[in-house]
Amino acid sequence: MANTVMKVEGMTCGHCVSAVEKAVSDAGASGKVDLAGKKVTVEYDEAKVTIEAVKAAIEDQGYDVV
Ligand code: 9UX
Repeated sequence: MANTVMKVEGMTCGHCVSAVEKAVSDAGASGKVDLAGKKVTVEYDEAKVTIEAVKAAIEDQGYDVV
């Protein structure tokens, strides 16, 4: 398992947190959002998921991974 912390802009409420965590989950990884810190900690199996795919899933929901 790998862990990556991403900076994500545009999350402002609890629904954003849910949307981002669901996007990460749908991409096959596990995400934990720190709303105040504008960070998402992603845990994933490098054999199954690429971090690029996780980033794309978050951006598809309208948030900016920086
Ligand atoms: Mo809350 Mo987030 O109303 O995109 S869902 S701001």
